[in-house]
Amino acid sequence: MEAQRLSKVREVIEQQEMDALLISSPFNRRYVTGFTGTAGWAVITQDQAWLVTDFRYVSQAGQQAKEFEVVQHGGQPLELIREKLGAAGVKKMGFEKHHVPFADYETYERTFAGIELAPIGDAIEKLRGIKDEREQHCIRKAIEITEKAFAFILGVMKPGVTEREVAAELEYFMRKNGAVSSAYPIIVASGARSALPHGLASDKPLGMNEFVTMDFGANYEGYCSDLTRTVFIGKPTERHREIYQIVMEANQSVLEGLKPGMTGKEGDSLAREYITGRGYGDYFGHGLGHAFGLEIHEPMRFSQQTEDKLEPGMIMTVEPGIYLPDFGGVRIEDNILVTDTGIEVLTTSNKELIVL
Ligand SMILES: [Mn+2]
Repeated sequence: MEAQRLSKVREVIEQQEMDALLISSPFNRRYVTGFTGTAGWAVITQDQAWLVTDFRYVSQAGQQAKEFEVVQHGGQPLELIREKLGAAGVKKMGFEKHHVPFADYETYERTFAGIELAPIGDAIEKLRGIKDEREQHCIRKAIEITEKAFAFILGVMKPGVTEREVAAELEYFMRKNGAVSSAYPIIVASGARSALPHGLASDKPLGMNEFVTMDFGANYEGYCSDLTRTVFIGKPTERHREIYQIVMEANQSVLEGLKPGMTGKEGDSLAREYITGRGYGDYFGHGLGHAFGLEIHEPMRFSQQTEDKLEPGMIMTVEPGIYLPDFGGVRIEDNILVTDTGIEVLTTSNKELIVL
């Protein structure tokens, strides 16, 4: 797997007419090398691949980064890299412009004087957008853990239990069932707070006659899942039922309509036109979804600004919502895999309105 990734990175180096590429950001470094430690620089040329790290990580890196020669630095990693680049005759080196702070760039300019520094954009993130078999497996496992946690939490939720307790129970359950951690801070937003699309769990107790939106995921072997369900405690009014039904139908019409080759904008429109047609367009103020994998938000989007196309192997969220200030909100989020002919819906949790 890592050998394929390395050869794809070398294609990027060739296309961008560079002699080498320096990768320093954690997720790209992990993707390209397989090394999961928190410190290191991957340096790749057409015939060399070094992973420069420190004493703490040398043996771990040797086990994980099979395609790389692990080089231990003694506190001066960039000087060591400069020597390697000089010996390899590198004249032009790419670096990750989205991940290198200005101060580090100044250090690069000084340390790598004589080597042309070429900013690369999101070329590595683009490679990461297409998930291979092993990545798909990890994401499916993360989803499985998340969905088990959803089934479990329904038995915990009742008036008086705080949002924070719900979040803590979800996280504990996911860890006991194989997750490294939550994929991101868990959202539990009840009552009027459910109108906050990203309402982190608070000390508010769950009340009667309220929506509760839970947005959570597991990190399994580094890979995320991202599930949202909104449930109701007590007796829903007509209006609660109406907005729930519209969001559910928007979600379903997107899942029926998505195909490879569609743009992110076209995908977003499937939900937006449906919700707008039902009179709630102004209350669906965020994009329909996003790619995820090693990171919970990766570049591909379902949004009105996205002209990039869906390709087989992409894994995305579909998460329409309606948020009515001072009343409450509903979001229903599923995860999909784009296939050669359509999509596979990876999440299976019930999305009819659950009333507790
Ligand atoms: Mn999401």
